[in-house]
Amino acid sequence: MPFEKTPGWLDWYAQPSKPRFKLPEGAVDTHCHVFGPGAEFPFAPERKYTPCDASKAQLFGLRDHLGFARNVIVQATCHGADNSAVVDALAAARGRARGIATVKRSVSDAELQALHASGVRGVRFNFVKRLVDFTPKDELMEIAGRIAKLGWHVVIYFEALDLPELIDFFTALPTTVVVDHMGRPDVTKGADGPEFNRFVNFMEHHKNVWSKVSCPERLSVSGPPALNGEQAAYRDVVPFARRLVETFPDRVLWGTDWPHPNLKGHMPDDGLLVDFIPHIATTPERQQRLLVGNPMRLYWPEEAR
Ligand code: 0GY
Repeated sequence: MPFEKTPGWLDWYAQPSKPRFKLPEGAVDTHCHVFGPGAEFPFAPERKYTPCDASKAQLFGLRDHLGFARNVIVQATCHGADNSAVVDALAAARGRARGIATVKRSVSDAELQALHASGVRGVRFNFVKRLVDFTPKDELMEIAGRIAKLGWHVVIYFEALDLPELIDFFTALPTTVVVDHMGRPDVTKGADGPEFNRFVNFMEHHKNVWSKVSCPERLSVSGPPALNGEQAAYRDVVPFARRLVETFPDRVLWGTDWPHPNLKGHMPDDGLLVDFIPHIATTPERQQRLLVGNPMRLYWPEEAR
């Protein structure tokens, strides 16, 4: 084992239950990662954490077990701007996965073209300070301009408190913009409080902004956790996700976030996480858009109906 995990690291849940909620045919898990394996795809020297391994085969095993048809594999910060593990997973997925990469200003046009050919359809800009070092906004804007020409989009990850400072940059992006985990609201502040209203207004006024209604396990304060058969997990997150699903039914996505980096308190049972979905998308029509129609339009437009 060439890498030692960050102390206290929680490994992904080894034997997830079979979800009771039956995912619609063609459902896409739009937020998941691969970690290494470190011996094959070494973690980046600049990483802020060292995870356990989480291979493409394990990801695809989970996909099949939960009942998803496809994945969107997001470059995790522990791999820096070396997208090899994601590209390798995309090749093995044989068209059933798309990727989100991390690139630097120095990336060549030929490298971007190769990423596109492998199935990458976007880049992630991460503003969560515990995960990455600062990248100047002019560098990010330059990258956004270049990837826009490929028809790609930008995925942004930030904490709710930082939205006011970042909003001018976000609204200047020339692409579709996908927000990770609802902009990480403080769920104790209420789904109709000023902080989340600010996020809803951001989506309301900028029709190119989408949101993943994901990661209740990271956002929840009251729980209960998705463990031990719990069918009503993370109740305090439900009103936030439901508000977005019902206000912006055509601009929401869902993902497992497997293998759940940097969780501190507990590691959820991914089968029970899937059972969270009908609490936030309460009709078959909403579920169909969230899990099939929207991700297909964004990631497989050539196949979308
Ligand atoms: C997530 C959340 C986290 C980590 C990363 O790329 C990453 O390292 O995304 C986090 O620690 O909040 O989306 O997986």
